[in-house]
Amino acid sequence: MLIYPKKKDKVFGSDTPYRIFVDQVGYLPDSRKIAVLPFPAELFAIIDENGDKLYEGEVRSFGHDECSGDDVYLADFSDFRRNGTYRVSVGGKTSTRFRIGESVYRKLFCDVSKAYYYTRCGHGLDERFAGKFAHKRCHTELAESLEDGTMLDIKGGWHDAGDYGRYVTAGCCACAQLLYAYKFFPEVFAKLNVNIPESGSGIPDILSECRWELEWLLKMQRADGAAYHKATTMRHAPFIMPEADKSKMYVFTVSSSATADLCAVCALASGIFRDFDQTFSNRLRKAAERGYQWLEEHPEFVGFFNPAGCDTGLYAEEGDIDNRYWAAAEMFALTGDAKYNNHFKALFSSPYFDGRSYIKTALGHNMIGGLGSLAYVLCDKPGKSEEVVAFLNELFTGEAYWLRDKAKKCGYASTLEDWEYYWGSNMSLLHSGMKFILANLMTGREEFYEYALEQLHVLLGKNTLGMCYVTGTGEYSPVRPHYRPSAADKIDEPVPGFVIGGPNRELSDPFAKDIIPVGTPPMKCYIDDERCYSLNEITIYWNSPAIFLLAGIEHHEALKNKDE
Ligand code: 9MR
Ligand code: ZN
Repeated sequence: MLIYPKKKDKVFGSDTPYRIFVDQVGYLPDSRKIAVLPFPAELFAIIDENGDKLYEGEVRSFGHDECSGDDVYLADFSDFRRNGTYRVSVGGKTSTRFRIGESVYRKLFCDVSKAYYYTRCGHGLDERFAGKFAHKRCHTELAESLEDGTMLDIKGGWHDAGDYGRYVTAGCCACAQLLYAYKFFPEVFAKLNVNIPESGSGIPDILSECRWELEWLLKMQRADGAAYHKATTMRHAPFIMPEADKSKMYVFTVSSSATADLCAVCALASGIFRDFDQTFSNRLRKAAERGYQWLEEHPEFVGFFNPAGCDTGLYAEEGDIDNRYWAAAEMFALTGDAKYNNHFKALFSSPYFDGRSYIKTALGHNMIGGLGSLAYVLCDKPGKSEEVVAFLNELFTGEAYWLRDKAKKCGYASTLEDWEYYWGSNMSLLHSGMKFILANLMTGREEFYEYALEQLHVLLGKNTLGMCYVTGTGEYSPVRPHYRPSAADKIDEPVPGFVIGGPNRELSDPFAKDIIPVGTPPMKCYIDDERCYSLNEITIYWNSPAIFLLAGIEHHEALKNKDE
Protein backbone atom coordinates (compact mmCIF):
# COMPACT_ATOMS: atom_id res chain seq x y z
CA MET A 1 0.00 0.00 0.00
CA LEU A 2 1.43 3.33 -1.02
CA ILE A 3 1.29 6.22 1.36
CA TYR A 4 0.68 9.41 -0.54
CA PRO A 5 1.48 12.83 0.85
CA LYS A 6 -1.58 14.10 2.66
CA LYS A 7 -2.69 17.63 3.19
CA LYS A 8 0.22 19.52 4.65
CA ASP A 9 1.46 23.05 5.05
CA LYS A 10 3.71 23.41 2.07
CA VAL A 11 2.30 23.63 -1.42
CA PHE A 12 1.23 20.23 -2.66
CA GLY A 13 3.39 19.02 -5.52
CA SER A 14 6.35 21.27 -4.84
CA ASP A 15 8.54 18.34 -3.71
CA THR A 16 8.71 16.83 -7.18
CA PRO A 17 12.07 15.02 -7.71
CA TYR A 18 13.44 17.05 -10.60
CA ARG A 19 13.22 20.77 -10.04
CA ILE A 20 14.49 21.88 -13.42
CA PHE A 21 11.75 21.36 -15.95
CA VAL A 22 12.43 20.37 -19.54
CA ASP A 23 10.75 18.47 -22.33
CA GLN A 24 11.96 15.00 -21.36
CA VAL A 25 11.78 13.74 -24.91
CA GLY A 26 13.72 16.62 -26.31
CA TYR A 27 14.04 19.44 -28.78
CA LEU A 28 14.53 19.95 -32.49
CA PRO A 29 17.97 21.50 -33.11
CA ASP A 30 16.69 24.80 -34.50
CA SER A 31 13.77 25.28 -32.15
CA ARG A 32 13.36 27.41 -29.05
CA LYS A 33 14.65 25.53 -25.97
CA ILE A 34 13.78 26.85 -22.56
CA ALA A 35 14.06 25.04 -19.25
CA VAL A 36 12.00 26.35 -16.34
CA LEU A 37 13.29 26.69 -12.77
CA PRO A 38 10.94 27.40 -9.88
CA PHE A 39 13.83 28.93 -7.91
CA PRO A 40 16.26 31.80 -8.54
CA ALA A 41 19.72 31.19 -9.94
CA GLU A 42 22.35 33.04 -11.90
CA LEU A 43 23.93 30.56 -14.27
CA PHE A 44 22.89 27.27 -15.81
CA ALA A 45 24.80 24.73 -17.86
CA ILE A 46 24.02 22.02 -20.38
CA ILE A 47 25.93 18.89 -19.48
CA ASP A 48 26.35 15.63 -21.34
CA GLU A 49 26.12 12.07 -20.04
CA ASN A 50 29.64 12.32 -18.56
CA GLY A 51 28.77 15.48 -16.70
CA ASP A 52 30.93 17.61 -19.00
CA LYS A 53 29.77 21.18 -19.42
CA LEU A 54 29.02 22.00 -23.07
CA TYR A 55 27.15 25.25 -22.77
CA GLU A 56 26.60 27.92 -20.19
CA GLY A 57 23.99 30.63 -19.99
CA GLU A 58 22.38 33.15 -17.69
CA VAL A 59 19.11 32.45 -15.94
CA ARG A 60 16.52 35.18 -16.30
CA SER A 61 13.50 35.87 -14.18
CA PHE A 62 10.05 35.56 -15.75
CA GLY A 63 8.07 36.66 -12.70
CA HIS A 64 5.18 35.05 -10.90
CA ASP A 65 3.13 32.48 -12.75
CA GLU A 66 -0.51 32.15 -11.74
CA CYS A 67 -1.32 28.61 -12.89
CA SER A 68 1.62 26.98 -11.16
CA GLY A 69 1.92 29.35 -8.22
CA ASP A 70 5.65 29.48 -9.00
CA ASP A 71 8.08 32.33 -9.28
CA VAL A 72 9.49 31.25 -12.60
CA TYR A 73 13.07 31.53 -13.89
CA LEU A 74 14.07 30.64 -17.43
CA ALA A 75 17.19 28.97 -18.79
CA ASP A 76 17.20 29.62 -22.54
CA PHE A 77 19.57 27.44 -24.55
CA SER A 78 17.92 27.90 -27.94
CA ASP A 79 21.24 28.55 -29.65
CA PHE A 80 22.69 25.25 -28.42
CA ARG A 81 21.97 23.05 -31.43
CA ARG A 82 24.29 20.07 -31.19
CA ASN A 83 22.65 16.62 -31.45
CA GLY A 84 23.01 14.49 -28.35
CA THR A 85 21.65 13.58 -24.92
CA TYR A 86 21.92 16.13 -22.14
CA ARG A 87 20.70 17.48 -18.83
CA VAL A 88 20.34 21.04 -17.62
CA SER A 89 22.38 21.67 -14.50
CA VAL A 90 22.02 24.48 -11.97
CA GLY A 91 23.99 24.51 -8.75
CA GLY A 92 23.95 20.86 -7.65
CA LYS A 93 20.58 20.16 -9.30
CA THR A 94 19.97 18.58 -12.67
CA SER A 95 16.98 18.13 -14.95
CA THR A 96 15.94 14.80 -16.38
CA ARG A 97 17.69 13.62 -19.49
CA PHE A 98 16.54 14.95 -22.88
CA ARG A 99 17.75 14.79 -26.46
CA ILE A 100 18.42 17.27 -29.19
CA GLY A 101 18.02 15.91 -32.71
CA GLU A 102 16.07 16.09 -35.97
CA SER A 103 13.94 13.06 -35.24
CA VAL A 104 13.54 13.32 -31.45
CA TYR A 105 9.77 12.83 -31.54
CA ARG A 106 9.64 9.88 -33.90
CA LYS A 107 9.53 7.14 -31.26
CA LEU A 108 6.89 9.04 -29.32
CA PHE A 109 4.84 9.47 -32.51
CA CYS A 110 5.05 5.72 -33.01
CA ASP A 111 4.14 4.93 -29.38
CA VAL A 112 1.08 7.19 -29.19
CA SER A 113 -0.12 5.76 -32.52
CA LYS A 114 0.44 2.18 -31.39
CA ALA A 115 -1.53 2.78 -28.19
CA TYR A 116 -4.83 2.25 -30.02
CA TYR A 117 -3.93 -1.35 -30.71
CA TYR A 118 -3.76 -1.99 -26.95
CA THR A 119 -7.29 -0.69 -26.53
CA ARG A 120 -8.82 -3.02 -29.13
CA CYS A 121 -11.92 -4.79 -27.88
CA GLY A 122 -13.50 -8.06 -28.98
CA HIS A 123 -10.08 -9.23 -29.90
CA GLY A 124 -7.12 -10.90 -28.25
CA LEU A 125 -3.85 -8.97 -28.19
CA ASP A 126 -1.25 -11.16 -29.82
CA GLU A 127 2.20 -11.37 -28.30
CA ARG A 128 3.77 -10.65 -31.68
CA PHE A 129 2.22 -7.19 -31.59
CA ALA A 130 1.56 -6.56 -27.91
CA GLY A 131 4.61 -8.23 -26.38
CA LYS A 132 4.16 -8.69 -22.66
CA PHE A 133 0.91 -6.71 -22.79
CA ALA A 134 -0.80 -9.51 -24.74
CA HIS A 135 -4.14 -10.70 -23.38
CA LYS A 136 -7.06 -12.90 -24.33
CA ARG A 137 -10.19 -11.91 -26.26
CA CYS A 138 -12.60 -9.66 -24.41
CA HIS A 139 -16.25 -8.60 -24.64
CA THR A 140 -17.18 -10.98 -27.43
CA GLU A 141 -20.72 -11.78 -26.38
CA LEU A 142 -23.89 -10.35 -27.87
CA ALA A 143 -25.21 -7.25 -26.15
CA GLU A 144 -28.78 -6.62 -25.08
CA SER A 145 -30.50 -3.63 -26.63
CA LEU A 146 -32.14 -1.52 -23.94
CA GLU A 147 -34.69 -0.40 -26.51
CA ASP A 148 -36.32 -3.72 -27.23
CA GLY A 149 -34.34 -6.51 -25.58
CA THR A 150 -32.93 -7.87 -28.84
CA MET A 151 -29.38 -9.24 -28.79
CA LEU A 152 -26.94 -7.36 -30.99
CA ASP A 153 -23.46 -8.08 -32.27
CA ILE A 154 -21.46 -4.98 -31.40
CA LYS A 155 -18.12 -6.67 -31.04
CA GLY A 156 -15.00 -4.63 -31.81
CA GLY A 157 -13.84 -1.04 -31.57
CA TRP A 158 -11.57 0.50 -28.95
CA HIS A 159 -12.12 0.58 -25.20
CA ASP A 160 -12.78 4.24 -24.53
CA ALA A 161 -10.40 4.89 -21.71
CA GLY A 162 -9.47 3.51 -18.30
CA ASP A 163 -12.85 1.82 -18.36
CA TYR A 164 -14.03 -0.82 -20.84
CA GLY A 165 -16.97 1.14 -22.22
CA ARG A 166 -17.34 2.02 -25.87
CA TYR A 167 -19.01 5.32 -26.63
CA VAL A 168 -19.97 6.54 -30.09
CA THR A 169 -19.33 10.30 -29.83
CA ALA A 170 -15.96 9.74 -28.17
CA GLY A 171 -14.99 7.15 -30.78
CA CYS A 172 -16.06 9.38 -33.68
CA CYS A 173 -14.05 12.27 -32.32
CA ALA A 174 -10.86 10.24 -31.84
CA CYS A 175 -11.21 8.49 -35.18
CA ALA A 176 -11.90 11.75 -37.03
CA GLN A 177 -8.87 13.45 -35.55
CA LEU A 178 -6.71 10.56 -36.72
CA LEU A 179 -8.32 10.70 -40.17
CA TYR A 180 -7.67 14.45 -40.35
CA ALA A 181 -4.08 13.91 -39.30
CA TYR A 182 -3.82 11.50 -42.23
CA LYS A 183 -5.61 13.89 -44.58
CA PHE A 184 -3.23 16.74 -43.77
CA PHE A 185 -0.03 14.71 -43.55
CA PRO A 186 -0.43 11.52 -45.63
CA GLU A 187 3.28 11.29 -46.44
CA VAL A 188 4.10 11.14 -42.73
CA PHE A 189 1.76 8.19 -42.18
CA ALA A 190 2.90 6.40 -45.30
CA LYS A 191 6.15 5.76 -43.41
CA LEU A 192 4.67 4.90 -40.02
CA ASN A 193 4.76 1.21 -39.11
CA VAL A 194 3.47 0.46 -35.62
CA ASN A 195 3.56 -3.33 -35.83
CA ILE A 196 -0.13 -4.22 -35.81
CA PRO A 197 -1.66 -7.27 -37.52
CA GLU A 198 -2.49 -5.18 -40.61
CA SER A 199 1.01 -3.70 -40.99
CA GLY A 200 2.42 -4.25 -44.46
CA SER A 201 -1.03 -4.63 -46.05
CA GLY A 202 -0.48 -1.63 -48.29
CA ILE A 203 -2.86 0.47 -46.23
CA PRO A 204 -1.21 2.94 -43.84
CA ASP A 205 -1.31 1.57 -40.27
CA ILE A 206 -3.17 4.59 -38.97
CA LEU A 207 -6.00 3.91 -41.43
CA SER A 208 -6.12 0.21 -40.52
CA GLU A 209 -6.39 1.24 -36.88
CA CYS A 210 -9.20 3.65 -37.75
CA ARG A 211 -10.93 0.89 -39.67
CA TRP A 212 -10.95 -1.22 -36.51
CA GLU A 213 -13.06 1.49 -34.88
CA LEU A 214 -15.13 2.25 -37.98
CA GLU A 215 -16.24 -1.38 -38.33
CA TRP A 216 -17.55 -1.15 -34.77
CA LEU A 217 -19.22 2.21 -35.40
CA LEU A 218 -21.07 0.68 -38.36
CA LYS A 219 -22.47 -1.95 -35.97
CA MET A 220 -23.63 0.82 -33.65
CA GLN A 221 -25.96 2.17 -36.32
CA ARG A 222 -29.59 1.10 -36.08
CA ALA A 223 -31.31 -0.04 -39.28
CA ASP A 224 -33.07 3.33 -39.64
CA GLY A 225 -29.78 5.26 -39.54
CA ALA A 226 -29.81 6.44 -35.92
CA ALA A 227 -26.78 5.61 -33.76
CA TYR A 228 -26.82 4.02 -30.34
CA HIS A 229 -25.04 6.26 -27.87
CA LYS A 230 -22.87 3.62 -26.20
CA ALA A 231 -22.20 -0.03 -25.45
CA THR A 232 -21.15 -0.72 -21.87
CA THR A 233 -21.92 -2.91 -18.91
CA MET A 234 -24.33 -1.41 -16.34
CA ARG A 235 -21.53 -0.56 -13.96
CA HIS A 236 -17.81 0.00 -14.44
CA ALA A 237 -15.76 -3.16 -13.98
CA PRO A 238 -13.38 -3.37 -11.02
CA PHE A 239 -9.63 -3.31 -11.74
CA ILE A 240 -9.57 -6.56 -13.74
CA MET A 241 -8.26 -7.51 -17.18
CA PRO A 242 -10.78 -6.96 -20.00
CA GLU A 243 -11.21 -10.68 -20.66
CA ALA A 244 -12.17 -11.17 -17.00
CA ASP A 245 -14.99 -8.66 -17.32
CA LYS A 246 -17.97 -10.98 -17.84
CA SER A 247 -20.75 -8.65 -16.79
CA LYS A 248 -23.60 -8.33 -19.21
CA MET A 249 -23.07 -5.87 -22.06
CA TYR A 250 -25.84 -3.48 -23.09
CA VAL A 251 -26.51 -1.28 -26.06
CA PHE A 252 -28.12 1.94 -24.86
CA THR A 253 -30.62 4.27 -26.54
CA VAL A 254 -29.87 6.37 -29.61
CA SER A 255 -28.93 10.04 -29.50
CA SER A 256 -28.90 12.67 -32.23
CA SER A 257 -25.33 13.74 -31.38
CA ALA A 258 -24.07 10.17 -31.79
CA THR A 259 -26.03 9.87 -35.06
CA ALA A 260 -24.58 13.09 -36.48
CA ASP A 261 -21.03 12.24 -35.41
CA LEU A 262 -21.30 8.76 -36.85
CA CYS A 263 -22.62 10.17 -40.12
CA ALA A 264 -19.79 12.71 -40.23
CA VAL A 265 -16.94 10.32 -39.53
CA CYS A 266 -18.29 7.75 -41.99
CA ALA A 267 -18.50 10.42 -44.70
CA LEU A 268 -14.96 11.57 -43.92
CA ALA A 269 -13.63 8.02 -43.90
CA SER A 270 -15.50 7.10 -47.07
CA GLY A 271 -13.59 9.80 -48.96
CA ILE A 272 -10.26 8.63 -47.58
CA PHE A 273 -10.84 4.88 -48.07
CA ARG A 274 -11.87 5.44 -51.72
CA ASP A 275 -8.17 5.23 -52.55
CA PHE A 276 -7.71 1.91 -50.73
CA ASP A 277 -10.90 -0.15 -50.65
CA GLN A 278 -13.87 0.83 -52.79
CA THR A 279 -16.25 -1.66 -51.13
CA PHE A 280 -15.51 -0.40 -47.64
CA SER A 281 -15.74 3.18 -48.86
CA ASN A 282 -19.21 2.47 -50.28
CA ARG A 283 -20.37 0.87 -47.02
CA LEU A 284 -19.23 3.96 -45.16
CA ARG A 285 -20.97 6.26 -47.60
CA LYS A 286 -24.26 4.34 -47.32
CA ALA A 287 -24.08 4.50 -43.53
CA ALA A 288 -23.40 8.22 -43.69
CA GLU A 289 -26.37 8.74 -45.99
CA ARG A 290 -28.66 6.69 -43.76
CA GLY A 291 -27.50 8.62 -40.75
CA TYR A 292 -28.08 11.92 -42.47
CA GLN A 293 -31.54 10.94 -43.58
CA TRP A 294 -32.45 10.09 -39.99
CA LEU A 295 -31.17 13.52 -38.91
CA GLU A 296 -33.35 15.19 -41.54
CA GLU A 297 -36.38 13.26 -40.36
CA HIS A 298 -35.60 14.08 -36.72
CA PRO A 299 -34.71 17.75 -36.52
CA GLU A 300 -35.22 17.80 -32.74
CA PHE A 301 -32.34 17.17 -30.32
CA VAL A 302 -32.37 13.65 -28.88
CA GLY A 303 -30.20 13.70 -25.77
CA PHE A 304 -28.76 10.82 -23.81
CA PHE A 305 -29.42 9.87 -20.21
CA ASN A 306 -28.24 6.91 -18.20
CA PRO A 307 -30.97 4.57 -17.03
CA ALA A 308 -31.31 4.06 -13.28
CA GLY A 309 -28.52 1.92 -11.85
CA CYS A 310 -26.01 2.67 -14.61
CA ASP A 311 -22.74 4.38 -13.66
CA THR A 312 -20.80 4.25 -16.93
CA GLY A 313 -19.92 7.40 -18.90
CA LEU A 314 -22.52 9.83 -20.16
CA TYR A 315 -20.89 12.02 -22.77
CA ALA A 316 -23.98 14.12 -22.37
CA GLU A 317 -24.35 17.13 -24.65
CA GLU A 318 -26.62 20.14 -24.37
CA GLY A 319 -27.47 20.29 -28.04
CA ASP A 320 -26.56 18.81 -31.39
CA ILE A 321 -26.19 21.85 -33.69
CA ASP A 322 -22.39 21.54 -33.78
CA ASN A 323 -22.68 17.81 -34.51
CA ARG A 324 -25.18 18.45 -37.33
CA TYR A 325 -22.92 21.24 -38.62
CA TRP A 326 -20.07 18.73 -38.82
CA ALA A 327 -22.26 16.10 -40.52
CA ALA A 328 -23.53 18.52 -43.17
CA ALA A 329 -19.98 19.70 -43.93
CA GLU A 330 -18.62 16.17 -44.34
CA MET A 331 -21.57 15.14 -46.52
CA PHE A 332 -21.01 18.14 -48.76
CA ALA A 333 -17.27 17.45 -48.88
CA LEU A 334 -17.92 13.84 -49.85
CA THR A 335 -20.75 14.27 -52.36
CA GLY A 336 -20.71 17.89 -53.53
CA ASP A 337 -24.51 17.80 -53.29
CA ALA A 338 -25.99 21.33 -53.02
CA LYS A 339 -28.48 20.12 -50.41
CA TYR A 340 -25.72 19.55 -47.86
CA ASN A 341 -24.05 22.82 -48.77
CA ASN A 342 -27.30 24.67 -48.09
CA HIS A 343 -27.83 22.86 -44.81
CA PHE A 344 -24.28 23.66 -43.76
CA LYS A 345 -24.66 27.34 -44.61
CA ALA A 346 -27.93 27.50 -42.69
CA LEU A 347 -26.31 25.86 -39.64
CA PHE A 348 -23.30 28.17 -39.99
CA SER A 349 -25.70 31.11 -39.53
CA SER A 350 -27.65 29.46 -36.71
CA PRO A 351 -28.28 31.72 -33.70
CA TYR A 352 -26.84 28.83 -31.63
CA PHE A 353 -23.39 30.15 -32.54
CA ASP A 354 -24.18 33.78 -31.66
CA GLY A 355 -21.58 34.92 -29.17
CA ARG A 356 -20.18 31.38 -29.25
CA SER A 357 -18.20 31.30 -32.46
CA TYR A 358 -15.45 29.44 -30.55
CA ILE A 359 -17.60 26.33 -31.02
CA LYS A 360 -16.83 26.59 -34.75
CA THR A 361 -13.19 25.84 -34.00
CA ALA A 362 -13.72 23.50 -31.03
CA LEU A 363 -12.15 20.08 -31.50
CA GLY A 364 -13.51 18.12 -28.53
CA HIS A 365 -16.01 15.30 -28.26
CA ASN A 366 -18.44 17.60 -26.44
CA MET A 367 -17.99 20.52 -28.86
CA ILE A 368 -17.02 19.38 -32.29
CA GLY A 369 -17.79 22.29 -34.62
CA GLY A 370 -14.10 22.67 -35.51
CA LEU A 371 -14.14 19.44 -37.48
CA GLY A 372 -17.13 20.73 -39.50
CA SER A 373 -15.24 23.93 -40.21
CA LEU A 374 -12.15 22.00 -41.30
CA ALA A 375 -14.25 19.79 -43.58
CA TYR A 376 -15.74 22.86 -45.25
CA VAL A 377 -12.46 24.75 -45.58
CA LEU A 378 -10.69 21.73 -47.13
CA CYS A 379 -13.57 20.73 -49.38
CA ASP A 380 -12.94 21.05 -53.11
CA LYS A 381 -16.52 20.89 -54.33
CA PRO A 382 -18.00 23.62 -56.52
CA GLY A 383 -20.57 25.90 -54.92
CA LYS A 384 -18.94 26.29 -51.52
CA SER A 385 -19.21 29.76 -50.09
CA GLU A 386 -15.86 31.52 -50.27
CA GLU A 387 -17.20 34.05 -47.82
CA VAL A 388 -17.76 31.32 -45.22
CA VAL A 389 -14.33 29.86 -45.91
CA ALA A 390 -12.70 33.27 -45.44
CA PHE A 391 -14.58 33.74 -42.19
CA LEU A 392 -13.48 30.34 -40.89
CA ASN A 393 -9.85 30.91 -41.85
CA GLU A 394 -9.98 34.19 -39.94
CA LEU A 395 -11.55 32.45 -36.98
CA PHE A 396 -8.83 29.78 -36.77
CA THR A 397 -6.08 32.34 -37.24
CA GLY A 398 -7.58 34.82 -34.79
CA GLU A 399 -7.85 32.11 -32.19
CA ALA A 400 -4.22 31.14 -32.70
CA TYR A 401 -3.15 34.75 -31.97
CA TRP A 402 -5.29 34.69 -28.84
CA LEU A 403 -3.74 31.39 -27.74
CA ARG A 404 -0.26 32.74 -28.44
CA ASP A 405 -0.94 35.74 -26.22
CA LYS A 406 -2.13 33.45 -23.44
CA ALA A 407 1.01 31.31 -23.76
CA LYS A 408 3.17 34.43 -23.51
CA LYS A 409 1.62 35.22 -20.15
CA CYS A 410 2.50 31.80 -18.75
CA GLY A 411 5.92 31.05 -17.33
CA TYR A 412 5.73 27.60 -18.87
CA ALA A 413 4.33 28.88 -22.24
CA SER A 414 1.16 26.87 -21.77
CA THR A 415 -2.00 28.29 -23.38
CA LEU A 416 -4.11 27.11 -20.45
CA GLU A 417 -5.47 29.63 -17.97
CA ASP A 418 -6.55 28.74 -14.43
CA TRP A 419 -10.12 27.88 -15.42
CA GLU A 420 -8.98 25.49 -18.13
CA TYR A 421 -7.48 23.03 -15.66
CA TYR A 422 -10.48 20.76 -15.70
CA TRP A 423 -10.85 17.02 -16.33
CA GLY A 424 -8.59 16.17 -19.26
CA SER A 425 -6.69 19.48 -19.27
CA ASN A 426 -3.95 17.90 -21.36
CA MET A 427 -6.54 17.52 -24.11
CA SER A 428 -7.08 21.28 -24.15
CA LEU A 429 -3.33 21.78 -24.25
CA LEU A 430 -3.07 19.45 -27.24
CA HIS A 431 -6.03 21.08 -28.98
CA SER A 432 -4.08 24.33 -28.71
CA GLY A 433 -1.15 22.50 -30.28
CA MET A 434 -3.37 21.35 -33.14
CA LYS A 435 -4.70 24.85 -33.63
CA PHE A 436 -1.19 26.28 -33.81
CA ILE A 437 -0.29 23.67 -36.44
CA LEU A 438 -3.41 24.58 -38.43
CA ALA A 439 -2.70 28.30 -38.14
CA ASN A 440 0.88 27.69 -39.26
CA LEU A 441 -0.42 25.86 -42.34
CA MET A 442 -2.99 28.57 -43.04
CA THR A 443 -0.66 31.56 -42.66
CA GLY A 444 2.88 30.22 -43.01
CA ARG A 445 3.79 32.06 -39.78
CA GLU A 446 6.60 30.20 -38.03
CA GLU A 447 5.70 31.74 -34.71
CA PHE A 448 2.62 29.50 -34.59
CA TYR A 449 4.79 26.47 -35.15
CA GLU A 450 7.02 27.46 -32.23
CA TYR A 451 3.98 27.68 -29.99
CA ALA A 452 2.76 24.29 -31.19
CA LEU A 453 6.09 22.89 -30.04
CA GLU A 454 5.77 24.72 -26.72
CA GLN A 455 2.47 22.96 -25.99
CA LEU A 456 4.18 19.64 -26.63
CA HIS A 457 7.01 20.65 -24.28
CA VAL A 458 4.50 21.40 -21.53
CA LEU A 459 2.91 17.98 -21.99
CA LEU A 460 6.29 16.25 -21.95
CA GLY A 461 7.67 17.67 -18.73
CA LYS A 462 8.10 21.43 -18.96
CA ASN A 463 5.49 21.93 -16.27
CA THR A 464 5.45 22.65 -12.57
CA LEU A 465 5.49 18.97 -11.57
CA GLY A 466 8.17 18.05 -14.08
CA MET A 467 5.88 15.24 -15.14
CA CYS A 468 6.01 13.81 -18.65
CA TYR A 469 2.32 13.08 -19.23
CA VAL A 470 2.72 10.16 -21.65
CA THR A 471 3.11 6.66 -20.22
CA GLY A 472 6.43 4.95 -20.87
CA THR A 473 8.04 8.18 -22.02
CA GLY A 474 10.82 10.24 -20.45
CA GLU A 475 12.50 9.73 -17.11
CA TYR A 476 9.64 10.83 -14.89
CA SER A 477 6.17 9.89 -16.13
CA PRO A 478 3.03 8.31 -14.67
CA VAL A 479 3.40 4.68 -13.66
CA ARG A 480 -0.03 4.22 -12.08
CA PRO A 481 -2.51 5.41 -14.69
CA HIS A 482 -6.21 4.83 -14.14
CA TYR A 483 -6.21 2.20 -16.87
CA ARG A 484 -7.70 -1.13 -15.92
CA PRO A 485 -5.27 -3.38 -17.82
CA SER A 486 -2.29 -1.61 -16.24
CA ALA A 487 -3.84 -1.91 -12.79
CA ALA A 488 -4.50 -5.63 -13.30
CA ASP A 489 -1.72 -7.04 -15.51
CA LYS A 490 0.91 -7.47 -12.75
CA ILE A 491 3.49 -5.82 -15.01
CA ASP A 492 5.49 -3.04 -13.36
CA GLU A 493 5.38 -0.58 -16.25
CA PRO A 494 2.16 0.84 -17.56
CA VAL A 495 1.12 0.14 -21.14
CA PRO A 496 3.18 2.74 -23.06
CA GLY A 497 2.11 5.57 -25.32
CA PHE A 498 -0.95 6.92 -23.52
CA VAL A 499 -1.59 10.60 -22.93
CA ILE A 500 -2.73 11.16 -19.35
CA GLY A 501 -5.66 13.46 -18.50
CA GLY A 502 -3.51 15.67 -16.31
CA PRO A 503 -3.99 18.39 -13.70
CA ASN A 504 -7.58 19.20 -12.78
CA ARG A 505 -8.28 21.95 -10.25
CA GLU A 506 -11.90 20.82 -9.96
CA LEU A 507 -10.75 17.60 -8.21
CA SER A 508 -13.61 15.68 -9.79
CA ASP A 509 -13.20 12.34 -8.04
CA PRO A 510 -13.32 11.45 -4.34
CA PHE A 511 -9.68 10.34 -4.16
CA ALA A 512 -8.38 13.53 -5.74
CA LYS A 513 -10.52 15.48 -3.28
CA ASP A 514 -9.06 13.55 -0.39
CA ILE A 515 -5.43 13.82 -1.44
CA ILE A 516 -5.06 17.27 -2.95
CA PRO A 517 -5.55 20.26 -0.64
CA VAL A 518 -8.09 22.88 -1.63
CA GLY A 519 -6.33 25.95 -3.01
CA THR A 520 -3.49 24.01 -4.66
CA PRO A 521 -2.41 25.92 -7.81
CA PRO A 522 -4.18 24.43 -10.85
CA MET A 523 -1.05 23.10 -12.58
CA LYS A 524 -0.14 21.23 -9.39
CA CYS A 525 -3.54 19.53 -9.03
CA TYR A 526 -2.33 16.14 -10.18
CA ILE A 527 -1.07 12.92 -8.65
CA ASP A 528 0.08 9.66 -10.19
CA ASP A 529 -2.52 7.53 -8.40
CA GLU A 530 -4.61 4.94 -10.22
CA ARG A 531 -7.67 5.69 -8.15
CA CYS A 532 -7.81 9.29 -9.38
CA TYR A 533 -9.78 8.91 -12.57
CA SER A 534 -10.27 12.64 -12.95
CA LEU A 535 -6.48 13.19 -13.02
CA ASN A 536 -4.74 10.07 -14.14
CA GLU A 537 -6.89 8.34 -16.74
CA ILE A 538 -6.21 7.79 -20.44
CA THR A 539 -8.70 8.09 -23.33
CA ILE A 540 -8.74 7.50 -27.07
CA TYR A 541 -9.47 11.21 -27.73
CA TRP A 542 -6.52 12.41 -25.65
CA ASN A 543 -4.08 10.48 -27.82
CA SER A 544 -5.56 11.60 -31.14
CA PRO A 545 -4.69 15.31 -30.84
CA ALA A 546 -1.17 14.30 -29.82
CA ILE A 547 -0.91 12.26 -33.02
CA PHE A 548 -2.14 15.20 -35.11
CA LEU A 549 0.37 17.50 -33.45
CA LEU A 550 3.29 15.08 -33.83
CA ALA A 551 2.39 14.35 -37.46
CA GLY A 552 2.28 18.11 -38.07
CA ILE A 553 5.76 18.41 -36.60
CA GLU A 554 7.13 15.55 -38.72
CA HIS A 555 5.58 17.17 -41.78
CA HIS A 556 7.04 20.58 -40.98
CA GLU A 557 10.52 19.18 -40.41
CA ALA A 558 10.47 17.13 -43.63
CA LEU A 559 9.51 20.24 -45.63
CA LYS A 560 12.20 22.27 -43.94
CA ASN A 561 14.86 19.71 -44.71
CA LYS A 562 13.73 19.65 -48.33
CA ASP A 563 14.08 23.44 -48.55
CA GLU A 564 17.58 23.44 -47.12
O1 9MR B 1 -13.41 13.01 -20.72
C1 9MR B 1 -14.65 13.24 -20.08
C2 9MR B 1 -14.58 14.56 -19.35
O2 9MR B 1 -14.46 15.62 -20.30
C3 9MR B 1 -15.80 14.74 -18.50
O3 9MR B 1 -15.65 15.90 -17.69
C4 9MR B 1 -16.01 13.51 -17.59
C5 9MR B 1 -17.23 13.61 -16.70
O4 9MR B 1 -18.38 13.60 -17.44
O5 9MR B 1 -16.09 12.35 -18.38
C6 9MR B 1 -14.95 12.09 -19.14
O6 9MR B 1 -15.16 10.96 -19.92
C7 9MR B 1 -15.07 9.69 -19.29
C8 9MR B 1 -16.24 8.88 -19.80
O7 9MR B 1 -17.43 9.41 -19.32
C9 9MR B 1 -16.13 7.41 -19.47
N1 9MR B 1 -14.87 6.87 -19.88
C10 9MR B 1 -13.74 7.58 -19.33
C11 9MR B 1 -13.78 9.02 -19.75
C12 9MR B 1 -12.53 9.78 -19.28
O8 9MR B 1 -12.48 9.93 -17.93
ZN1 ZN C 1 -13.18 -5.44 -24.56
